[in-house]
Amino acid sequence: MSEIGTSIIQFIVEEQRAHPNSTGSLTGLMSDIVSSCKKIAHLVNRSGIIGLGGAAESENVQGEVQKKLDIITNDVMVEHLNWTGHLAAMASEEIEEVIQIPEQYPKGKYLITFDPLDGSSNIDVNISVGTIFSILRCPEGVDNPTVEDFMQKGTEQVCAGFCVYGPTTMLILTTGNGVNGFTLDRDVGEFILTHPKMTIPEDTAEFAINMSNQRFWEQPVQRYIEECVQGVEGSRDKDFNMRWNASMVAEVYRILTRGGIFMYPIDSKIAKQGGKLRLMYEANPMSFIVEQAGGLSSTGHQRIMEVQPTGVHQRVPVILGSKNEVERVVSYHKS
Ligand code: AHM
Ligand code: MG
Repeated sequence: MSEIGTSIIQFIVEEQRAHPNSTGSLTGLMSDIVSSCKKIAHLVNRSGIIGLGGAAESENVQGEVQKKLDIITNDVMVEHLNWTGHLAAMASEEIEEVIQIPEQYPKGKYLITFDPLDGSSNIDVNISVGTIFSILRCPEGVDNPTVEDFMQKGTEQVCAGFCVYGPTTMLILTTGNGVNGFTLDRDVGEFILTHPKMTIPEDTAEFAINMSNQRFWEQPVQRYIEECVQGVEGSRDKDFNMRWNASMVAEVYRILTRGGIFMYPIDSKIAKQGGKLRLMYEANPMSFIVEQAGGLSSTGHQRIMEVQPTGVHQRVPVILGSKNEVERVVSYHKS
């Protein structure tokens, strides 16, 4: 270890050496993702100065108004990932179709899904935003992946992570062997391992939910939140605190640091679309990370990573975080 600590690339190389058949391709892909995140951190940090704040004049596939940075950060991801030969195809929150690798470049054995800038409604108010990604294997023998090739359950993920652009820029990563957190040292331009083996406490007294949707929730969530709010005077016998950043990367990072439960449940306002958050590039990677840190992640009725995807932009209800609280909410869905 150098005097500045273990860099993320050194960490990944050492992790991959433990797999004798490793070709180095996943390490190469991670290195490309790390480069994208550094570039995005730089752009987010300077967005006000270089005129990247505010809305673009377009909507994405979900009919949401795109921010200028949604489009630019999507381009950064695509341009860093499409030529290095590690990917067979990509899918992004910002692009309707599967993104193919240009003809002139070699194709690799992995697929990636990503949200280039999650929580982008927060850019103009200077609150944390982030990049979320999930890596899958391209099915054997497939040269031109289609949507069907991406329809793999979250349990099939090879690697997942997110980068949060907050007071510090941090990259959180799992390859199915625990969760590790790396902080960007801007002086040397490297992500350094600062939070090894992150774990989520099983119990918590902190919940995160958008309370303005309360009247639309289903009964199990109504019951759970009502009991939390009653505090020591109710059946839970303890007071709860609440947080809502409207930025999933910030919420999940907080939960990895001190526990908590995060919910974007189904409600009658969004029932038709199946939920708010997207399975393939928000719910699955976050669920992989949360489970690897000892937490749980559910729709209320099913483990999120066991949901069979039916579309790249499919939405699901999300309830994740400290094990005992998630189990409680799931039990309320059963009763
Ligand atoms: P986005 O990908 O368009 O930014 O939407 C996802 C975000 C999550 O980060 C966050 O949990 C949620 O949307 C907040 O939603 P709301 O504004 O309804 O509270
Ligand atoms: Mg998002």
